[in-house]
Amino acid sequence: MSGLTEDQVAFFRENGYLVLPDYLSQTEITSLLEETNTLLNDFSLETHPLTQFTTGDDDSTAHVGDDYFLNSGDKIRFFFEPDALTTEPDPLTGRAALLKPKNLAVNKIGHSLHTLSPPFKAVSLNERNAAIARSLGFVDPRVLQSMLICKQPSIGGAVPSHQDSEFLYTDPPSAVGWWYALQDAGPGNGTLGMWKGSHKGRKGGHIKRRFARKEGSLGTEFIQNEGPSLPRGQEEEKVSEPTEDELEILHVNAGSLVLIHGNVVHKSEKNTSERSRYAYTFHVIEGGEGWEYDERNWLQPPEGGFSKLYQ
Ligand SMILES: O=C(O)CCC(=O)C(=O)O
Repeated sequence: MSGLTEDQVAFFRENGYLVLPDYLSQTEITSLLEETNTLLNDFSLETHPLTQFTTGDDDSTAHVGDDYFLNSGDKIRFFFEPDALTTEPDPLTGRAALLKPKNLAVNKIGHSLHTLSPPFKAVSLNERNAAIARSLGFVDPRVLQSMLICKQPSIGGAVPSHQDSEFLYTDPPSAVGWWYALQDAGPGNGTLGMWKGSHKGRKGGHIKRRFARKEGSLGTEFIQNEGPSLPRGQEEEKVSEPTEDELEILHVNAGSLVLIHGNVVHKSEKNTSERSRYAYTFHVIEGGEGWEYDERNWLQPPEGGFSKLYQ
C-alpha cells in the first residue's frame, strides 16, 4: 500500500487537513449507508435514556457527562439532536419525548463502530489506512473512537470550533481524525469549516484546554491543559506572529476522506437544508513509547487497549 504522496503530506503539514476525493468505492459507500439505516431503524428506545448530544462548553450541556455517554467507548450508542426532543419531560414517563421519528432524531452514533460494526470496521482497520498513518509518521497508531455524525435535515446541529486533541489528549498531542463523507457535504448542509494552518503554534494552534472527566464525580468539564500543547516536531513553532485567519469551507463529495490534524481548529454549521449529511469519522492517536494517554480523558481504553492500526 502506497499511503500519501510527498505533496499530500506537505499539504497536510502546511494546512492541518487534507482532502482525498473518491477514497471510498461506491460499493463501500452503499454498504456503510445500509448499515447506518439499519442502526438508526433498529435501536430500541425502551432502554434509552434519551440523551442529547452537543459539544458546546456551557453548563446546559452537562448531560453529555452522564453514564450513557461516558461508558459508550466500547459500545454502539445513540445520541439525540437537542432540537428533536421536547424540553419539558413527558408527565407520564418523566422523560423527554421525541418530536421526530427516531431515525431522523439522532445526532450521532458512537463510539466503537470500528470494532463492533463489520462494514465500519472494514473501512477503518485496514492496510490502506495503516499506510496513511505510516506516511504521517505514526509509530504505533491506535484507533480509539469512531462516530457516525448524522446532521439530520433542517435540525442537524452545529459543531462549535474545536481541536480534536482537546478531546483525545496524549502527552505530547498526536491525534489525527479520519473523516469520511458518506453523502455530499457542502455549504448549506453543515460541511466542515477548517481554519487553514491553525494547527501551527505561531497561529495559536496550542492545545490550551482539555475535555476531561470530573475528578471524584460523574460528568465532564473543560480544564486548562498543563501538558505539552503541540505534537512532537512542531514545538519549534512556538513563536508568536500576527497571522490572518483563513476559514476554508469544504465542499466534498460522498466517498471523500478528510484527514484532520488534532491541533487544527475546525467546526461545522447547522444543517439547514432538506438533505441529510451523514459522515463517518474515527480518530487515531500515537500509542508508541514516549506518548502517554491521559487518564482524565473522557474516553478510557477498553480491556486490551485501543485498536492497533499496524497488524
Ligand atoms: O462532522 C462534523 O460535523 C464535525 C466533525 C468534527 O468536527 C470532528 O470529527 O472533529
